[in-house]
Amino acid sequence: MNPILSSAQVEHYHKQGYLVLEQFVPGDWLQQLNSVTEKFVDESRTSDGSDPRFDLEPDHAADNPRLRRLNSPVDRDPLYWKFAAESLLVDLAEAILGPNIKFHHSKLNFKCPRGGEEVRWHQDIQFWPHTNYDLITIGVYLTDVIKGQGEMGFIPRSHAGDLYDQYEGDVWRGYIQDADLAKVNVDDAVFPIGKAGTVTVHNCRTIHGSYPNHSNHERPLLLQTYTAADAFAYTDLVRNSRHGEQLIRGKVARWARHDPRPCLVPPAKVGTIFQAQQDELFS
Ligand SMILES: O=C(O)CCC(=O)C(=O)O
Repeated sequence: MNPILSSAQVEHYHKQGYLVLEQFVPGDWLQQLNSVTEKFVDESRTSDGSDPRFDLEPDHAADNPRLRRLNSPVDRDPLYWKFAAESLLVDLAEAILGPNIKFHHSKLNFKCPRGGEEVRWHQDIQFWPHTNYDLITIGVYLTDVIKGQGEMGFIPRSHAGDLYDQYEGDVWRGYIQDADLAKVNVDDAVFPIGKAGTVTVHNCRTIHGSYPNHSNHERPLLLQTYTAADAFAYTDLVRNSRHGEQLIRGKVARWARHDPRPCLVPPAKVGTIFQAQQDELFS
């Protein structure tokens, strides 16, 4: 059997902190995922504010749904869970994390046409600290994504550098402050685009972000995060998810593995990245 990743691809992930696989997800999965996703976009029309299910832009309206995120899709429809826990994504996760894997969480981020919001440069692990850094997020573009459509950008090799403070004074911002960004090679960022089914994989320390969507097309990006089974969470972010921290392959770990590099911890009320970055958490 051919391995799902070549050794060069695995090496690319480990050296660069990210990987891109063009048209990796087969069409039948995409078709099913897009059809269930349409149903949720439609349901969001009747919501008049963000709730545990939908994260909405402030000007969201029934006749103009401005959905930023479907929170925890694996808890909303069994298809998202099947995709996260039983599809070729798990083989991909195993190629990088090894044989023992837990699912951590998922989210479906949209960027509305001619809008959407910038996601400022950040690292993920400060949102959900663990005992080590063997966590990856696999992003799936559910539609074709062209340049300027709010594609995600990654700063190569940043996973091997510092973890940055994502507070500003006492306020949790969920992004890297300008003084620290000056130390980061932002000009080296790569912004992968591709046909529907293109996949990105990034390490939980990799600095990444995205600009608003300047195109006329929506940008739905389905993100699922996996952890090595011996990475244990310091916080209970996924307590409300049926599947949070569920073992999906291999064996349960009895010992936590600790990376000596310390991890910043977020406040108890962390919200979504959009709420933190747009300063909506306490408003
Ligand atoms: O949706 C995006 O463009 C980026 C999302 C992201 O980086 C995150 O949710 O952590």
